[in-house]
Amino acid sequence: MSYFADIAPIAFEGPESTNPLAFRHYDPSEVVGGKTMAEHLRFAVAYWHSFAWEGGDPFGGRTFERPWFGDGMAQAKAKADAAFDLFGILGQPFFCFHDADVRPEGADFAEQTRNLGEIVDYFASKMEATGTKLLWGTANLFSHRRYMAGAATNPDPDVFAYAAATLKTCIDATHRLGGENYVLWGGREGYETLLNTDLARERQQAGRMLSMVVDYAKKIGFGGTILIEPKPQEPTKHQYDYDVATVYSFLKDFGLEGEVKVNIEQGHAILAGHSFEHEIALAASLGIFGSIDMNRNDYQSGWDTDQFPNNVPEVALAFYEILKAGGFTTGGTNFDAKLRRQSLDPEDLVAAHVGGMDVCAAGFKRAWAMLQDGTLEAERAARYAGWDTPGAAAMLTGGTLGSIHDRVVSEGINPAPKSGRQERLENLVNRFLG
Ligand code: XUL
Ligand code: CO
Repeated sequence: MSYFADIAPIAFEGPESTNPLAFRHYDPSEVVGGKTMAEHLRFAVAYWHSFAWEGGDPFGGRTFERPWFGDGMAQAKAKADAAFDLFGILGQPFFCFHDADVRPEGADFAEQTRNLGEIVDYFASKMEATGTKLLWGTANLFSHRRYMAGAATNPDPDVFAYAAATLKTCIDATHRLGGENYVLWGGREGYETLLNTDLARERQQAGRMLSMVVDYAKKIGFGGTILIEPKPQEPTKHQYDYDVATVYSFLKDFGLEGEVKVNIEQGHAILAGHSFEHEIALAASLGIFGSIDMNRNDYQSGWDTDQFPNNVPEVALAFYEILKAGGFTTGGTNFDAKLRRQSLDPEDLVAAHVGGMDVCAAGFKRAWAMLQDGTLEAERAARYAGWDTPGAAAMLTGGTLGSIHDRVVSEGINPAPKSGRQERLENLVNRFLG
């Protein structure tokens, strides 16, 4: 019997529905601008928090009692059965996983690899039977104690080697399952104290590892996108992939800015002191926007709470930037999100995803309407209209400080400050998002 027992597949019932387990905004087949909502949003359920997390916090251990908890192959398969049951209930097109979420740990590298292979075979048959696809795979190079001082950036070359070998197996697994992306989150790539850390050396190691990942993916014909997921702190005090701007400079340094994009997570953007939409807009402007993890932080806590999204205007501003960037290509909307530790019931897991998907659909539609309306973009363009004059445009092409100086003098240029009209724009946005 399914872990989700009598919970039926979730239906779209429209905005007036009061059924807590129905979609009110997400109708996967609704066509918006020539694409269905399912195609626009490309939802993915993350295996990690939804099936492997036990409900612990720094002050207490496991609160959840899942029948699949334990480290054997039978439990790993029971977990996969429950996961695919949830996918059937939600009807989302994709899922995501870390190797450590899905397979028993194994005593050594050989056993770890065999275990992964067995589960990948199991996934392949379930994916074939259900049509659920893989948005991304990734390696967990942060939970095991061997990685406590980093994976690629570890001072011990044997840990670097073990991480490289594990990456190879996880890229193979992702490729075998037709994954559309491969994610690298550098969970322990950072440091606790500069007193024992050689920053320059660790950066070179990380650059070398990423270059090898890109080369290997090409060699085996993996057609998906390689994504780095930025995060500024937690678990280490200082994470190297701090934010989108930091990741871009790292990619440029190693000549990989055309090969690797970013997977941006709301909570990570907030921890870095940015907004989610800032990170998306910056990535898009740099040509490295890839995918999102749509899990939010609590604004009162200084750590990563990984909650399901529940704020429609906030989500709408993020989708507005994604739509401006042309929407997702290989990326999608992944819920790398956790239940609260008191949410014990199977229904809580379903309700969390239903709510998250519905909030995203509502936000997406508002963002779409605001973009179609065009007033906000017209206002933004008008603010820069002065650059369309030949004299202004020339400054950015052939201009020199001398020639510009002469033009200021001869034309008597004397700039008059203009309003940024922020309040007017905020009112405009609230017409759509409020
Ligand atoms: C950690 C996090 C990860 C990555 C994949 O904060 O977000 O789940 O998404 O390793
Ligand atoms: Co994430």
